[in-house]
Amino acid sequence: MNKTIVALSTARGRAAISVIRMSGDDAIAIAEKIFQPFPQQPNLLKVGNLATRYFNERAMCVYFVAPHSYTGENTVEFHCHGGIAVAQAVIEACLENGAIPAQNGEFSKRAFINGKQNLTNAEGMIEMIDAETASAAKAGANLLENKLGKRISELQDKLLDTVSACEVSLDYPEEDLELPTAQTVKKELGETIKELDALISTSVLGKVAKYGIDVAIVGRPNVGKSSLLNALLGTDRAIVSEIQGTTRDTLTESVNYKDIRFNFVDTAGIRESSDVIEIEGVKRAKKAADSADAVLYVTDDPNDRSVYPTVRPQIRIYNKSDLFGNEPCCVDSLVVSAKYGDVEIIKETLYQMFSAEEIESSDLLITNERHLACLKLAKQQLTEARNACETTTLDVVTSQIRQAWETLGEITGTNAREDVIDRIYSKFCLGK
Ligand SMILES: Nc1nc2c(ncn2[C@@H]2O[C@H](COP(=O)(O)OP(=O)(O)O)[C@@H](O)[C@H]2O)c(=O)[nH]1
Ligand SMILES: [Mg+2]
Repeated sequence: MNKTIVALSTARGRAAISVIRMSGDDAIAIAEKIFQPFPQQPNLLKVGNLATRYFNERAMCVYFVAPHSYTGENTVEFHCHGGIAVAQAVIEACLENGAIPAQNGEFSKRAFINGKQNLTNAEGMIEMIDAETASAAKAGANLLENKLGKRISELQDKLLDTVSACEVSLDYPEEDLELPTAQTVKKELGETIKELDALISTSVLGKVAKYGIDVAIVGRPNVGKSSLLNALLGTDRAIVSEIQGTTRDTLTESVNYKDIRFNFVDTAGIRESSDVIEIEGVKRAKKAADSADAVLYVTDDPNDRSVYPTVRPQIRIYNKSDLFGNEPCCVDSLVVSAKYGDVEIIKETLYQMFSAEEIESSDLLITNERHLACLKLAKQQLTEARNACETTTLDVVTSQIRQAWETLGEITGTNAREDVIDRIYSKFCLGK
């Protein structure tokens, strides 16, 4: 017996409509008590009267019969007028008739339990819901479509082929089956390791697609860092002044360019100072540069050829070009006027630098830390198995391959632990 859960599935607040969802054995029976006339068929949205204890709500209702629903259970959705009070009254009506409030992600967790989705589907959905750029949403959509899940199953099948070839010959020595040679096993494992590597390497672009590119704007005081931030954002976000040391703390703002997000960090101008606050600001500026994906090193001196001391990729920006006119130099530099000119060239250069255009053409990117950790572990386990081919017996090797097989299975959830599953679903919003 599955308890019937209810929750608001749309965002809480003032809106045109709200959707309230109920799922469980009694969902339809409960809905029939409060909504009339009840739709005569499933999957059809019908208008009617929803009786709450406070007022009658003119709403729409659709029901789905198990297993043909998102959760795999009987499910009902009410599409009501928006707003907090209406939704609350409808939820109360459901609760009064036997439903219980849903936990975060409980609808989706039930979908998982009922075999309607695997873990990567669920994680894809979270990524889509959280996405603030098209590329992040696309990465989520690919997970939801099970592109990663399919690739993982293929790799698992391949490992299983190798294992079973070894085991059959180990288990039935009398059959005189030919045992795969260490060489063959090594070769097969090598192929899978290569495929894992290819997947792992997509995580660099995956991070760009999901979180965007962190860019620190650094340089000496008064060169126009804050002006540049404002120009990049197209708003007057940071305080600009001719007084040196105006910016004392770091300031992060994001802007979307094409389908990528840039997270620009404006920082305090770097110079020797005796002011404790400014010293702290300079410390923070250096830290921001060290943790950024790229650094914009700003100068207003056309003869400056210095580089910022960082291991991160950097672009030297000659700002205030309106004052010196001609382009100063160098292939790895850009010349702009934050105050009077256009700074889109900076975004485009960063976009190229991170091969962000490849994100659009790639159909599978690793965007999830958990997936990446499993892939890396499986790779390590297979590498050990491959090395073991030389030194130990085939039965030891096969047990190591099995471990890698299980690690891969954790990605899709075919053998994920309960606590992992709970953690994934608890990240969902209520009503999902
Ligand atoms: N002429 C000119 N002045 C600029 C330009 N960018 C910034 N400034 C001026 O330089 C001064 C310092 O700018 P600000 O952005 O506060 O520099 P920061 O200390 O590096 O953040 C201000 O008076 C700005 O108006 C520019 O492109 N051209
Ligand atoms: Mg500043």
